[in-house]
Amino acid sequence: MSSVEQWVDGVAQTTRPDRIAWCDGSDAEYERLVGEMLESGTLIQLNQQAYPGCYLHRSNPTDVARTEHLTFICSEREEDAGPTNNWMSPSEARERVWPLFNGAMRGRTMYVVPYIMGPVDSPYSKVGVEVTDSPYVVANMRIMTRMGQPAMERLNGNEEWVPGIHSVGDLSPDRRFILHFPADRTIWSVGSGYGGNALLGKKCFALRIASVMGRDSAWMAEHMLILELRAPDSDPIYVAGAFPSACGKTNLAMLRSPFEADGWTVRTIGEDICWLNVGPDGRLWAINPESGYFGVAPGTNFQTNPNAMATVRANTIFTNVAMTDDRRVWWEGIDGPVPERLTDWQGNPWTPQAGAPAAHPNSRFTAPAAQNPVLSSHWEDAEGVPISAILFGGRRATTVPLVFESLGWEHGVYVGATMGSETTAAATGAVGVLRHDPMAMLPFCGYNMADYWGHWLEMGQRASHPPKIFQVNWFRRDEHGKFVWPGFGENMRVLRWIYERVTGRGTSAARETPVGLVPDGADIGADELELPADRVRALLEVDRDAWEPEVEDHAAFLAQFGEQLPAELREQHRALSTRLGLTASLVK
Ligand code: OXD
Ligand code: MN
Repeated sequence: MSSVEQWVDGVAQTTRPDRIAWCDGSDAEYERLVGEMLESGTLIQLNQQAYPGCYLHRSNPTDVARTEHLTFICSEREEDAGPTNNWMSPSEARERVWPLFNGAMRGRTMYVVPYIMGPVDSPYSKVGVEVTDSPYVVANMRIMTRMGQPAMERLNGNEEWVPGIHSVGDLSPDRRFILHFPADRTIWSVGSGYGGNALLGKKCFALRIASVMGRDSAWMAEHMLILELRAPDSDPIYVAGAFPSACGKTNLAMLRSPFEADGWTVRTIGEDICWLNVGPDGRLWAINPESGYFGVAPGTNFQTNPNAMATVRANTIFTNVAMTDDRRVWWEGIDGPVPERLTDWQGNPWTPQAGAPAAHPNSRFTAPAAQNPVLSSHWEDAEGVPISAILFGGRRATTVPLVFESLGWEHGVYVGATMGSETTAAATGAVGVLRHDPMAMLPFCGYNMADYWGHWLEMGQRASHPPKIFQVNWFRRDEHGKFVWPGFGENMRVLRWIYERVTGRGTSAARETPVGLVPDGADIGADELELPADRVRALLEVDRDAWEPEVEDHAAFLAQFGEQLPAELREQHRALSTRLGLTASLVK
């Protein structure tokens, strides 16, 4: 018996499924699963003329987003999880959580899903095996990962693999846990069918477990999009960008350039996760470990993201969107007038007077990357693509300018470590609350965040040509609460400035400010966009009065890491305070 078979056997002895199905990832298997789910009501067939191969899933209404308070890192020592993670000891996990798997799959099929994270032939890819009692999870895993036969082949070659056990259990939030065991690279998830909790290749493996693997073997697993940026008549550069959940990674990675005709274009490599390795040339090379997009539906339309609209027109699983009478999908912010009648995300009749959204604010599409009309031809390159710039972007109504360039790698790490963002519907809890979300990894770092920053600093040393680091903020608001920057396709103007900073080509300038290097209005197209002077100022100013409490807040956040905080970040805090004319309170 292979090690996978032995493990599957052991899990089945606890979970007691009626049958075990090994998934090969074939079309026939997918069609069979879809047929069963249509029959059981797990999937609803959409209008096949308008949306061939597309289905709607309505989840349990208590199971619609990631549940960060039920997500744990199970290291032996609490300090290895660090102050920003929930921690549970492995022995408590065995006592409290393992019993929830006891007999959990009685009356159900246990699917064995072998999968590869990363291009099939990439040396940087990794293999996982998920067992699950949810056919919906299997269907989504088939879109999001290279699942089945190719993974089996790598397993037969004795490759190391990450085991993950998933059961929807009884879907009760009281018996819901998402556990990660960094020491043995194992995942247990029970009580949820939601993507981020249940598609174990995604957040659990490709971020939490992979971040630990990367720390141990000198690579990085990051919550980043990867895009190819082309200027007229020159080689492309590649940009990675860390933005918190539901802050526009998918839109930026699929951006439709207003200057396409002039040769300024964006192509997608990935839109959520990025694994970075140091290449032989000393640059950081990125692969996208996923093969599909699990994107937020509301707000997506032919203006904001025409390429996403094209991507989801076939072979897509929609979750918790609303449906029209002729079985087309609908969500808040989609093109066209609001219909008089809809079926809402819970299956109830809906009218515009309902007083609640028809689609859940975190409703999603799961779509194959291969359907993206602007997919880069390099998206599956085995060695990845070389990254020239890293963006850190939060959702900040005030203080943080539209874009600034950091003063070097260490300062860039400080910028990432201290970034904040307003919360979104991608996780349960209040929306719009400002919180620290370092490198957009707050919910996804599998170990102590201070050690993670130490790893970032070390990777900057290992890479002789590390990328330049920038912060961006598309979300600045005016005194009436309106966004100051048009965003979406117009973000190309910011990418163009970044391109010129990175390559040294073009005429763009940069103004030195205490927080970093900032463009002037002309470089971001203030005239063409007809932005009044006060809006340009609001976008690009560095207001010392606003930055004073900001920097104090950095200090309070960083202080909780105590002695573990890397000295370089203390020094960066001191230097920033000095540049702002403030007295640093963090320096020992
Ligand atoms: C996601 C998330 O689904 O970050 O990508 O929540
Ligand atoms: Mn994400």
